[in-house]
Amino acid sequence: MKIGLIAMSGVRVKSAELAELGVTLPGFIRRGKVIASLPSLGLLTVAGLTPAEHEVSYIEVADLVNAPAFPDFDLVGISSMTAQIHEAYKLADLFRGRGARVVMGGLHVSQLPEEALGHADAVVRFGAEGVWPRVVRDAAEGRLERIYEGARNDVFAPGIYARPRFDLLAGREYNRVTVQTSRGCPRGCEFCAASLRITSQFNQKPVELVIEEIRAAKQQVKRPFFEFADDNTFLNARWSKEFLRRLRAEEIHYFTETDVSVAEDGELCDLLAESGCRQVLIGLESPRGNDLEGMDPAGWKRRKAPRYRAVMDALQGRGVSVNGCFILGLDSHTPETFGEVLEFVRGSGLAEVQYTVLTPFPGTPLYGRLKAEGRLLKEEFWDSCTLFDVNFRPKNMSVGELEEGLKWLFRETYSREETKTRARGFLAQARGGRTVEAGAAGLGARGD
Ligand code: B12
Repeated sequence: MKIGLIAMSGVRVKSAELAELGVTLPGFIRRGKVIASLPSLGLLTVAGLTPAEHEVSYIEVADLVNAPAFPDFDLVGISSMTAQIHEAYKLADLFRGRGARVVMGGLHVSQLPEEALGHADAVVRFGAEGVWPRVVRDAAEGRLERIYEGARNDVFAPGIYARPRFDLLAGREYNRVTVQTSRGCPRGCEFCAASLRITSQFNQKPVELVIEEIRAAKQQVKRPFFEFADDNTFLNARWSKEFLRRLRAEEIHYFTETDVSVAEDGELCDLLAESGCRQVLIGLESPRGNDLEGMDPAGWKRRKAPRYRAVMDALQGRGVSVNGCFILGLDSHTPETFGEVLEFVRGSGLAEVQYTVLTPFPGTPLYGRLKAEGRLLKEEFWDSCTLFDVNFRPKNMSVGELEEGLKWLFRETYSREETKTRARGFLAQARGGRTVEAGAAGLGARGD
């Protein structure tokens, strides 16, 4: 069979005003531009799992739009994130209209398979591992089932795991490549809509396999910058140290997502710096510990908030920049919160900052709670699940106050001047291996 795997790419913001801010504010757009060009690791993995007798093409949707002729496939696989699901459904309708059978997979349709079946012949829930070869066989034999369930655990085990087909990226313009070292995250934050929603427990890839993937990607893309597509990379200190020691020899530069626990281990921080880690993205969520009450079942994030400043110093003093992420619209947040967050950001020495709005993605406990409390603004709001658009009624401010507060934070934080100040501050800290002056630190992290 001819199989086409179609990736939906690009970054999305629905609010026209925020989109406008996004294209004009230097500190925001820099990262936006960079990340929008990442390939779909999910589909490269699906390609890797496809039995060799079939012909597989990997296509970015943007390339499809510009293609001289619309390609015809026997089977089309489409990945799904909530924000672009309507476009993905349109694409599915289009391919089905041309006689192809369409299978959808990924985060969104794993949660809402029945919705997706309005547009696809079949839906794969959870990982493609453990089920895709059967889907392909059934399609070839003309007996596709409606819903398939892939592996939710042991996804990197022999017989289930397949290396992503990085060779499909050869000759393209990517300069960034994603590699996954783990799937899931044991913290279980209420709002999280990432891979923990398609796994039953935290799965870590054997170090050897990750190194092999990195080498395979390096053969196809010239000197790529790597992003680890993990929810939380360095949870297991033993695995992490073995991995980082091996990584030193690969001479790569990379970015990943983790939590503040990484900074509690000096040796791990040293290894991070030595292994080519340029930046870690950490969900600080809110500067005040009280705001984090109930966010994760064990209360872990709330207990860690007083340590935020020390975390930044431990990492940035070693030359690893921290991209601190804050969520606005938490239940304890009031209109005063925006000023407090900005004060914290300015005093923290954070090299980069990301603000998002609390977003009830379908399938998350947050969605269930806000729905039960009658706080969702609409029944269906998938195209606004961008992390920048407000979809619910906040507890201690109005929707308008949340929207305005976010715009204000964007303007203040991503202006040319503030962006430069953060970059300079980080460079000074990295060169000096020292902490940001307490006097300039303003609030610092507060546990109350
Ligand atoms: C890389 C990435 C991107 C890339 C995607 C590149 C691309 N062309 O696909 C870019 C930068 C473009 C991107 C953009 C956005 N992203 Co993003 N992104 C990620 C990130 C960091 C990693 C995803 C990844 O590679 N995972 C690893 C792969 C292996 O897993 P997977 O995709 O789930 O695939 C597996 C299964 O789902 C399944 N599967 C997936 N697709 C298919 C298809 C078929 C046919 C089958 C059978 C199976 C299958 O099999 C795969 C292997 O098991 C995650 C965060 C994270 N830490 O995971 C956020 C994340 C996925 N993004 C998110 C969001 C919100 C966005 C944006 C809306 C942000 C914005 N405002 O613009 C946009 C939306 C873009 C869009 N097209 O809709 C959310 C999605 C939540 C949700 N439920 O929808 C996440 C989880 C981050 C978060 N903060 O919550 N993103």
